[in-house]
Amino acid sequence: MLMPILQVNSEDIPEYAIVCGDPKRAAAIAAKLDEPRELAFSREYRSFVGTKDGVQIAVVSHGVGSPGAAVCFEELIRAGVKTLIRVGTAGSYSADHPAGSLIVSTAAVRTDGLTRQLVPETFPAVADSAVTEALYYAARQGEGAVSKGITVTLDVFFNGVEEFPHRKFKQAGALAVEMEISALYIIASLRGVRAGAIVAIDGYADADLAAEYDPHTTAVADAVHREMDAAIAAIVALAGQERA
Ligand code: R1X
Repeated sequence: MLMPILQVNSEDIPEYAIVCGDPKRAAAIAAKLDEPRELAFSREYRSFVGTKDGVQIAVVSHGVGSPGAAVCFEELIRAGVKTLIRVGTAGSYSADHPAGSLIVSTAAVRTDGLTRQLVPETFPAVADSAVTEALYYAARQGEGAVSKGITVTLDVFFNGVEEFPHRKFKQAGALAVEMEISALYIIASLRGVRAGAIVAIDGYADADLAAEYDPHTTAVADAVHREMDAAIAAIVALAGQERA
């Protein structure tokens, strides 16, 4: 069956998928797989499939922001994906997590606009524990700092006149901010599949720490490669657990 927006056929889509915002990053992840094959490039959604250690993995870009990303997640699940891992970037709340560090998201604060139109506001956006542990373990095999904890999903990248309550979320224990994870976790829960996410810190979301935003540094690029490798290794480990 042809997925109307991704423009991929469900017959080509395996049970495991890595999703990321940037179509170029999808190509970079696919290049780490054996025999990568591009399936489609429709709007911001670039889709590949390849294998690692015999496990078939789809790699698909979802663009920036929850509503567009949700279309990607929904169509992948309709096409047969049962495990999704988001590989992304995020702004940090703390100097303990500087640019170049990795965070595995255990749950997401739902300050996005999309998910309140899907489920009640009290419903939590939570990662699958097996996916989270596999990601955390795999990420710690690489060099560099890795933490796990709560992330915040919002819709705003450039501020308007409203104050976003970053300070409260930081004080309550959130580690970083990005724009798609709550959509992933809510849709995974709604559709009965599992999901996890890992983000590379590319700057500070906290106004006291924020300098000029420059996500194009070697430290960030290295962290993005480490999280790509971690996502692939986590999927191979999860597939092994399922076979056992
Ligand atoms: O999730 C956020 C968004 O997709 C983080 O990075 C992007 C914006 O640069």
